[in-house]
Amino acid sequence: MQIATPGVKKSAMTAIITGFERSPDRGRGLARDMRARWALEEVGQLYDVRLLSFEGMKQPAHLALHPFGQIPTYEEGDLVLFESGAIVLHLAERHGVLLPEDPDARARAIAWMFAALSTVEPPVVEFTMSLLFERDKPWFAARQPMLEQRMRARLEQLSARLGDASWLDGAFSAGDLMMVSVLLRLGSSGLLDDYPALAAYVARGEARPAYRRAFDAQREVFEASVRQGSS
Ligand code: GTB
Repeated sequence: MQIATPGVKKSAMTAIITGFERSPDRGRGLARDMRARWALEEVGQLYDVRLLSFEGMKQPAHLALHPFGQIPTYEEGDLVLFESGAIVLHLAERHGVLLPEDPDARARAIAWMFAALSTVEPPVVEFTMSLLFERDKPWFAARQPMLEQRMRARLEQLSARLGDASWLDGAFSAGDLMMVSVLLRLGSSGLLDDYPALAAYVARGEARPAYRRAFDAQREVFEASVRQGSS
């Protein structure tokens, strides 16, 4: 996938990431390759995508890149990375685009990346996974309110901190990229409507041209897989 980002100097080297051959989210941009795609578009790095089936992800060739047999991975010359957070951080550091130059501001932006991945994402994933896969379980009715309450506590805190600012700490950063990516998972639940500041924050992220290009690219992969009838 060759990309052109106006105003951003492009790196000569083409990176390779991995993504779903046919994403279970049906092209809604919720799989974690989207974070790598979005960051690649933000920094103006050329990239190709190697598409994998669930079976292919568990084969030795992919396990050599990703110990847990997941997507996304990132290859750039001799460098191989897994974990979407590590990939976004690497791209931000390599290109100096998604992190502030000031060392303190930079450290805070990285703290927001960790907050997205280790404080906000777990309760969001627990809640959404339970809704998707545990409705028929005998303990669902008792457990779901607890999961919702845990997640809402985090959303309230995040919303309070964001206030009426555009981004979490000054200019848009890798921290915002990760946080918006995590919150997007709540999109179809309608839950973000209860947190207008967060809903507007997510909408600002989605409106970024780099996000749109990344979204359209992963959407095209899904639509092509439907056209080709692959599974
Ligand atoms: N911590 C890792 C990271 O951030 O990179 C997690 C990577 C991960 O969970 N990858 C998933 C995967 O490879 C794809 S994104 N799963 C296959 C496996 O573990 O065997 C997960 C995902 C899938 C579908 C939706 N959806 O439909 O909304 C959302 C997220």
